[in-house]
Amino acid sequence: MAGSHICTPLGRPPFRKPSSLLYYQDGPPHAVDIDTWRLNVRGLVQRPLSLTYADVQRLPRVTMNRRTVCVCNWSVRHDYGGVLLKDVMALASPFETAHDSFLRQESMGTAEKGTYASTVRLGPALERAALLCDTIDGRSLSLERGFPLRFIDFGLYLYKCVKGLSCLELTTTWELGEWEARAGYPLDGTIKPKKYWICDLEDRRLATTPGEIKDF
Ligand SMILES: Nc1nc2c(c(=O)[nH]1)N[C@H]1C(S)=C(S)[C@@H](COP(=O)(O)O)O[C@H]1N2
Ligand SMILES: [Mo]
Repeated sequence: MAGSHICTPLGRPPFRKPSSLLYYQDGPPHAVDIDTWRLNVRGLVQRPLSLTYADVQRLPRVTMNRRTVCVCNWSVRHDYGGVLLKDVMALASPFETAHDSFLRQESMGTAEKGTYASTVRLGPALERAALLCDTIDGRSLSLERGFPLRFIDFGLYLYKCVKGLSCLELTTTWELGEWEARAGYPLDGTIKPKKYWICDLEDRRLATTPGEIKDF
């Protein structure tokens, strides 16, 4: 559909976080069978992986209180729990140096709407402690919020961070995903310094530097 947007423009201040359904172009999946779900890691890796949910849970766990930001200018801070991208990458053992490679994330999607993909630079994602997230504020993700696993690079707008993950692929190409291209969003996706609606603080605040918002 020409001129469609990933993010529906917001009419008035979102003092509550906008519904996740508004921003879930390919989903949410109707149901996920956690016994057959896999996180596949492939591409330029020495050891391709097909991790079960239990395999993911066995990796070292972290919880980080950080802020995510939607390109529609709202932001929310939570305790995001899961495993570090770095630990999954260490298992898969990339061929390329992280500096030169890209991480393409793809969702499970739905039969009707297909999948959602986005590609980020691997090196900066690792440096920023990007997360494969499976809990928010201590609770398992709902289908709407990306069950069973979602990628989050906190320095990038959320359109670069795929929910309902099925595959991580290491590549040497940096391309927009279909949904991102339709919406006309930039390939890079670094969070811009400007004013955002801060849902958790019920306030509008100015982020003064590009990248992850750490000041409030
Ligand atoms: N699979 C998938 N992941 C996605 C999207 C999507 O459409 N499909 N939208 C992104 C966008 S634009 C936003 S704002 C966030 C919303 O996540 P939330 O549920 O935490 O609000 O999901 C991101 N991840
Ligand atoms: Mo978004």
